[in-house]
Amino acid sequence: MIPIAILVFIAVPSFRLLFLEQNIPPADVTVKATGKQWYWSYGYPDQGKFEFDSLMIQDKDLKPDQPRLLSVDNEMVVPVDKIVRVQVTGSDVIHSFAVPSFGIKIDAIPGRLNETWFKATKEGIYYGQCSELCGKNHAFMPIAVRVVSDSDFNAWLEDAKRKYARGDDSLPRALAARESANAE
Ligand SMILES: [Cu+2]
Repeated sequence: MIPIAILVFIAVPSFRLLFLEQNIPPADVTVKATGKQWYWSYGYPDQGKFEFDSLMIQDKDLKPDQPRLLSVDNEMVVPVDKIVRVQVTGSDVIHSFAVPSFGIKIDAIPGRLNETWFKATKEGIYYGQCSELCGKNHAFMPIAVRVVSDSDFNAWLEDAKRKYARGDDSLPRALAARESANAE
């Protein structure tokens, strides 16, 4: 009876916390992150129909200030001091979107849209990694989030809308990435 009483005692505050964890405050920016074998794609559904791929930079192409295995060609960009809602899904197998500095880790499951949120209070680049074993290049699909000022974010957004407009080169690029990964 004593262990049962202890469990019931723990359960009461736990259910409250579990409920609050799902509570997402009104978001300033929404980013949709899609896990793919083996890279992430980002879209900004409230800002228009564009999406881009974020591929790890290979060792031979690294610049001196870029950390190995974490740097990507196109970072996810968000404004500082704003509530960012991240919608996470997968397009092939289960991946997991994890950025330790923001305290977030959530599964990217095909056919399901998971949500979490964060608020970055300092500008800079923050790194994370896929955290669900998803195949042979699981270790090579990092997450890089660039936190910038409001004005820089708006400038980036205008640029991104043009550069990544759907129907651009996004499909061939993704296919090329997959083929080069398979060829390794
Ligand atoms: Cu993955």
